[in-house]
Amino acid sequence: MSQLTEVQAPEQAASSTETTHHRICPLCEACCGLEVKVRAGKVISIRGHEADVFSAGYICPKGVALKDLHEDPDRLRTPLIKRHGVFVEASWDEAFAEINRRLPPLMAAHGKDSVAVMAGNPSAHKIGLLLYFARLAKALGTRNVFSASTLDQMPKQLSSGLLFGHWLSIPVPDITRCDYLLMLGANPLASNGSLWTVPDFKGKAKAMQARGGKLVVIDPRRSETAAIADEHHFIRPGGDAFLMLGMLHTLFDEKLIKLGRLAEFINGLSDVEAAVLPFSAHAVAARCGVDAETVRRLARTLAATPRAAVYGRIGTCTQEYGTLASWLVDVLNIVTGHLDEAGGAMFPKAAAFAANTAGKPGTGKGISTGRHHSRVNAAPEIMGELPITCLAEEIETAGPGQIRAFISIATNPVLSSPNGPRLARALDQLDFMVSMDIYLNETSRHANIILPGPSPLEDLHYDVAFPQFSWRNHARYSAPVFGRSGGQPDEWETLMRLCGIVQGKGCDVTAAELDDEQFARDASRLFGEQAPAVVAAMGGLTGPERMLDVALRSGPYGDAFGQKPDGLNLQKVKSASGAAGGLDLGELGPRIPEVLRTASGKIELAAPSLLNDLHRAVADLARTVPDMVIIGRREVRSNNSWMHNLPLLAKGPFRCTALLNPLDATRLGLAEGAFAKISSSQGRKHIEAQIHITDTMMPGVVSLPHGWGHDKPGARLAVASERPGVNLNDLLDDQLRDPLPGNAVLGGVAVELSALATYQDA
Ligand SMILES: Nc1nc2c(c(=O)[nH]1)N[C@H]1C(S)=C(S)[C@@H](COP(=O)(O)OP(=O)(O)OC[C@H]3O[C@@H](n4cnc5c(=O)[nH]c(N)nc54)[C@H](O)[C@@H]3O)O[C@H]1N2
Ligand SMILES: Nc1nc2c(c(=O)[nH]1)N[C@H]1C(S)=C(S)[C@@H](COP(=O)(O)OP(=O)(O)OC[C@H]3O[C@@H](n4cnc5c(=O)[nH]c(N)nc54)[C@H](O)[C@@H]3O)O[C@H]1N2
Ligand code: SF4
Ligand SMILES: [Mo]
Repeated sequence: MSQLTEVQAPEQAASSTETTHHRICPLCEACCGLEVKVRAGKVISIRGHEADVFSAGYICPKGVALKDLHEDPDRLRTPLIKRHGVFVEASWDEAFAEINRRLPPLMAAHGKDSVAVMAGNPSAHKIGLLLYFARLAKALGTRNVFSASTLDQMPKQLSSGLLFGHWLSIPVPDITRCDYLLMLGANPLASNGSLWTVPDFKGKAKAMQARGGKLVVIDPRRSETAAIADEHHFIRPGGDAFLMLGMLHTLFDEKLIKLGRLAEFINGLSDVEAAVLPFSAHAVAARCGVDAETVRRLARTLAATPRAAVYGRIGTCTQEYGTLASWLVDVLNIVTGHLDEAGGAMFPKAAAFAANTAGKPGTGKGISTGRHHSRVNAAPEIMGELPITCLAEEIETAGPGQIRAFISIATNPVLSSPNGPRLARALDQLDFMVSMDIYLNETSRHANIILPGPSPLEDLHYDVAFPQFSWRNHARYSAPVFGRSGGQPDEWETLMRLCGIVQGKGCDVTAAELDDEQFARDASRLFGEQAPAVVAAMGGLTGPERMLDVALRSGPYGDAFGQKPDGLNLQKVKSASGAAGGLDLGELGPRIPEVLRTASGKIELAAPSLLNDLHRAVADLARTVPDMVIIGRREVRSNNSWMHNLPLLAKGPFRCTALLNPLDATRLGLAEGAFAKISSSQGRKHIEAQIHITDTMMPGVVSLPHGWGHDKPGARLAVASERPGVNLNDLLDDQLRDPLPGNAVLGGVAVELSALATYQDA
């Protein structure tokens, strides 16, 4: 409906003249600048923006598919309320009134913890969701806060917090000056990078190779990235910590430790040396599946190359030893003198919102965890959250603090979280559920009310998170391409309205009023006596733009509200964005000790909790390897669980296939294209997936992408349901967690494969 009557932005007028707009893509962490051409209210083309200072014209097919997303008839344009089991369209007023009727009484009767809230992956890409989710969580006052982080990077956040004092102080390879990049468990040619915002990784890797640099990939699959690497080594899934322990042992053993400039800022080196004694290259080889000589050679090359970096990503996080592996990536960089050095692993310096540029440089409070625990499983709180794999049991288990209502925000955990079917059943037991989502999908179908967000092309954009992980420092802003119709609010406004409701202010108070109140409170907390001046300086700004202006002006490049006239503010970033391509803030520079926020003001190399976790690894050195384990993968034309409804991306070969080495296929009697039964090792659960035989797989490992299984009744995904695929997470166990951060174990899980009697079509 509404896309035909789209209200255009004023500059487009209603005419059929072609207009050009510039928009940062919000779909993945690469944050590419796009050029969008529009005529008569319709997108006519999307391509990479050549003049973008950060992405220089790079784009992938998902960026082009923003047109499909904008026009998707299944994308929700109005709230839905479930009445007698059927979703009916409702006005925004009706939707908020219904929430106000049901949620506050439930909280009054059962307490704050009876409401759970969860933010999913797209929240990290939307300024309104990212900045205002925290407000809603605070307004709810519940301990039951969840996010996709515990399906993803929480191990890295924990290890970074322990090492450097802040959860988001995560160094990234300085690729343009690097000569040796050792990459574990990442496939940026498919994912376009993660915890490392690096559009056109391939181009940058090729440039590195052209100047003699080497890319080495460690992965149980010869991935697209491994295929362009100078070296690729298979590793047993979950073996990364062991490989890196073997490398570290070699560095100590062969006296290759070089701390360089950082020596005076490091605590705990000798404790690490003692702790790695059991992990000689020889001792770890069988466990990680990399031979001892290769383990030693990787260590020696890393130590001997002046400009080198180790980088690990999702494959190293979502596994049994995710936190140890994440920690070891940084330890290797540190003890070989590559941290905080040009061409090594460096800390970006974001223009706004980076906690590691706030407060007193070089010191802080460090991090703490376990301030409370989950009710059923006693999983420790981490970064204010509980592990998402605790959600189902917290809904199912009666008693004080039981979850009875759930607000899901831009997340689809029925597909993206292990044991999706259990979670789906649990969601049906809730008294009340609100979903902020742009689709009626596998998760939002369980809601009583769905509140849609605008299309990305109707939304302003500034990346809050990703400049903190960027290959180069920058600041870029995008204005909306289209106006709105149908009273569609911004998502920050929806979140503020929900805040008002749960605070007992009812549903008549506007988002702007609530936001003004909150802003005044925040300003006085942050700026004390200066607060009135700051509030006045913000003039007519509201919502996320006002928070952005404050963050830019008080940030490391800021104008300090006029005290540094050459500094940045929102107006300057806006003028430098759009066609001009954004502000380049230069290559990464050294930040130690200034970036540190540990209590000691040092890098804490040997956090007791991590050294303690090494005992688990010692005990596990001799574990027998299961015959078959499963891992995940990503594909360029897919994005977690939700872009399979866009025709441009959905076309082409079927992607939800299980990749298997020829040796395994022969052993199991599986032919190319056959369907196999994949069972969890306890045999309780199984899925059926089509086999593709390829020697890119390590023997004993099967690879299946996640985010599929679009055959659930009640979802409204016409294109995706044509080829639904199967859900890897139907198979995985929600009780399998990396103990320290409670992160889900999504890879290296034992499974059994067998041939199905009949052949089917994909
Ligand atoms: N087995 C396995 N499971 C995995 C992974 C894996 O590697 N293997 N990866 C994990 C990782 S890294 C992640 S981050 C999680 C992601 O898991 P989720 O956090 O569940 O994220 P998505 O699957 O991307 O689903 C995003 C949801 O947001 C909705 N959405 C999209 N855009 C918007 C918007 O602008 N506003 C609103 N309100 N909603 C929007 C979509 O319709 C969809 O419902 O999956 C995890 N699950
Ligand atoms: N096209 C596309 N892009 C995406 C996404 C998407 O779904 N599609 N999702 C986005 C999200 S939410 C994230 S978090 C990022 C993730 O970005 P990446 O971390 O680059 O994720 P993947 O592409 O899944 O690559 C992970 C690699 O780890 C390997 N692997 C699996 N287990 C192990 C192991 O135990 N050890 C080692 N060494 N390797 C292992 C897999 O074979 C795979 O090649 O991608 C983001 N970008
Ligand atoms: S790589 Fe693709 S999806 Fe990611 S930001 Fe760039 S265009 Fe968007
Ligand atoms: Mo992710």
